[in-house]
Amino acid sequence: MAWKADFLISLAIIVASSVIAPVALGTSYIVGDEKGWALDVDYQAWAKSKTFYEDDKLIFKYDNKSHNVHIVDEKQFKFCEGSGTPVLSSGNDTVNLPIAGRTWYIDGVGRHCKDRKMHMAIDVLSAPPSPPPPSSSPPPPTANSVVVSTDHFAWVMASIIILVCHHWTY
Ligand SMILES: [Cu+2]
Repeated sequence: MAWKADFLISLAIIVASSVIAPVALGTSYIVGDEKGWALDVDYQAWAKSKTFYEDDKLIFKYDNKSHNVHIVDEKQFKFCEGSGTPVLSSGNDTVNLPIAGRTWYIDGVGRHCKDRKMHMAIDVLSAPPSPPPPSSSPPPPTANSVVVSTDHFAWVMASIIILVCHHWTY
């Protein structure tokens, strides 16, 4: 009967492995950590202390009576010029970082950007497992993955059927 226990254990492993799938979720970062988006925080240093990848998120937390967040370009960033740019003002705003590259954020209130350090450039990297530029890489094995997972599912179902049959037989 020992083989039956072995069989049950392997079946449990197979079922578990079919349930646990790798999940790719971005990381969320609260800008400035516990200080949030506020006066006189060195956001350039904060940004340098992290590594941002595609699909990560920035969360700006601040008093929206005193601050806001403008999403600007490099030139506007340089001059702390936020007019006419997308502005966030809820006090608890999430910004998605879907694309690799550099993005810029400034505070548009008073001289908070110019004089109180409320400006930040973020470098977003491609996610580590993602392939190099499409031109040099073969197409992703989408079809293969589907076949593998279908086979796997069939295997799990077959195992369950075998187990049930054994259960009824003995
Ligand atoms: Cu401000």
